[in-house]
Amino acid sequence: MRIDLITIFPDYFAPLDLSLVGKAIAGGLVDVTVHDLRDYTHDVHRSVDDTPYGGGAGMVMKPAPWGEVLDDVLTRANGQRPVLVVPSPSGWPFTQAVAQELSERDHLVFTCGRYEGIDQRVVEWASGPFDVRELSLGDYVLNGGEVAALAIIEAVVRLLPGVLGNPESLVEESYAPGTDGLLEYPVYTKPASWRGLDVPDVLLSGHHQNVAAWREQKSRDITAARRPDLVNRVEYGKVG
Ligand code: JD8
Repeated sequence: MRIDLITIFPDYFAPLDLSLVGKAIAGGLVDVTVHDLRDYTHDVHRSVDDTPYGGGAGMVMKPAPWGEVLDDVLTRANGQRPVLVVPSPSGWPFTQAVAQELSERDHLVFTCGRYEGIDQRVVEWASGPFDVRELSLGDYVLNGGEVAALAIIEAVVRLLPGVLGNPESLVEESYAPGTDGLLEYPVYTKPASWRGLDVPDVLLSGHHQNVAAWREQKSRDITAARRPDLVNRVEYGKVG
């Protein structure tokens, strides 16, 4: 998979060299390029923003630098129609199902905005050469798209064949399409007693059916308490 990231804060993506994604990059499973948007400006101040038409607080990102960097990215695209991932608080919800979809594509290009956002004509123009996906990480406001891009990349890259040491662990995960869509059950490891707190006996019993039943019930209880919206989906088979 090829990933291009466009930002005015390139150092935000240094963590991509760490952990699983770092191994995927080192192993050639993922090819990541970070582009500094200011390299696509031509004025002495390397400016990327201007005042909003219609007035209002804050600044808006100018379309021209985005047009130039996206042209550049397209010149190196491998013929496949790239996906343009546009993190935005007004985007469609980013979910495990969307992560699965993106993991099946060859080329992802992330536009990490700042200020009040990117001039809307950039997305309008980009829907020609790209499959544009405006995605939101969740119902809270961030200062820019970089954190969302990092989260989306981790959720996508770990689904790529050969990235996870044990792909089996994907099968049972929360939200995974085709699973029961329940939240994870609690997990424990040695010692069996810690600061006076003991591991539930059923998990020490070796009785696999009882262990599975205990875990299922725990997942149901936690999901009902914390994500009733998921319970309805589960009941009526809308998962994934
Ligand atoms: C992209 C600029 C900041 C947003 C004025 C604060 C995603 N779940 C999410 N919350 N926030 C974002 C996000 C925020 C962004 C940009 C994504 C580009 N900002 C703006 C509008 C209000 N400032 C996000 N994914």
